[in-house]
Amino acid sequence: MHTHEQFMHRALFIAQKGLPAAMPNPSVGAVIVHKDTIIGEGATSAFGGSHAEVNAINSVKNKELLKESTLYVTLEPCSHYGKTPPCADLIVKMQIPNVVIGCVDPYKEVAGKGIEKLKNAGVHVIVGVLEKKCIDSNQRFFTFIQKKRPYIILKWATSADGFVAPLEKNEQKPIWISNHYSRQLTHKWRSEEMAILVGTRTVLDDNPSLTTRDFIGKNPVRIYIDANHKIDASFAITNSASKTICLCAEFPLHPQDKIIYKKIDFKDLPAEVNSICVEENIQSIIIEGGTHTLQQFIDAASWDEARVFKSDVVLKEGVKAPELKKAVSIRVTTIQNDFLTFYTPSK
Ligand code: AOF
Ligand code: ZN
Repeated sequence: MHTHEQFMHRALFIAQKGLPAAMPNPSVGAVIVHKDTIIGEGATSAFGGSHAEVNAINSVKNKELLKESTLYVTLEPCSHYGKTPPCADLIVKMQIPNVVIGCVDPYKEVAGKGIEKLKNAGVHVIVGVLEKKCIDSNQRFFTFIQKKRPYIILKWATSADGFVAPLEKNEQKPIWISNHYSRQLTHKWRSEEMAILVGTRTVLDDNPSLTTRDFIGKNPVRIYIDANHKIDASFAITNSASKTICLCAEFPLHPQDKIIYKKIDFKDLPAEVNSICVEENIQSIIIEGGTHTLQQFIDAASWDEARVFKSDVVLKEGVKAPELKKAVSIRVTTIQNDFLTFYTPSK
């Protein structure tokens, strides 16, 4: 006989398939077990599509077996009419007698009501199997609801001697700090988050397009800081590759097409960015520079992960890298000649 934990592990594995396409919805995994054998599985479809439970139930050939089955699901089945009808109602309708749930859905429309619905209909419910792993599998969604801010990833690359850029830019001979594979990985990371943020200097110096062009995936929403409108339509960030938000001190006299302008007072940049993300339902953000912008999020302790490349390029002088505070390194790996370290805030 298998344990509840073993089937929940399988559900967690399936849930991974749903990200990032399901965002801003959480990605859930569901497994249906009849007499110790898996007879159906499903993950959350792309945003707006069907939920994991629906996909799992649809995958079961002999629906009669559902009446003697257990449904394992990483997140509490929903109880509300959103873009899709309530999963709890479907479970009751299909007469599934047992439901094992990883964690409670923090979304206010659900938040325990799905469990209540099932119990009221006589379904036997167990809650909290591999709870922490299930919460972590949707850390963007949980952070957004519980902390009322996006999940924040900081990313930068330093030279061997700790600089993120040379002091003077040489247009003819631009210096690349991290290698090609690290850059490709960065593009994959961009495709996994809902937005990307950079400061003014980064746009002026690097003219980045902030797309995922080196990797197959969706471009995140671009957010750039331009308090005094120094960034004109000649910069790549203003092209139409993706939705773009400009954070400024005053609305421009001559707004550029398709750019969404948000006026902020720059007293507390992290708090202001976070509240704009809440307004726009942006549940995760990767901040790629520069040092000044990154440091503000570090100093405000408003971050969840830092991903730092260190290359073997020596610059001798340059723009100093951000200084991480209250951080622990959780993983170190190499990408050819680059070192990549992952940090999280220390408790
Ligand atoms: C589930 N199973 O696979 C997911 C759930 O607008 P909707 O109908 O797609 O509902 C979105 C909400 O449903 C989302 O905020 C979260 O609370 C829950 N997600 N629930 O039963 C799933 N992805
Ligand atoms: Zn649902």
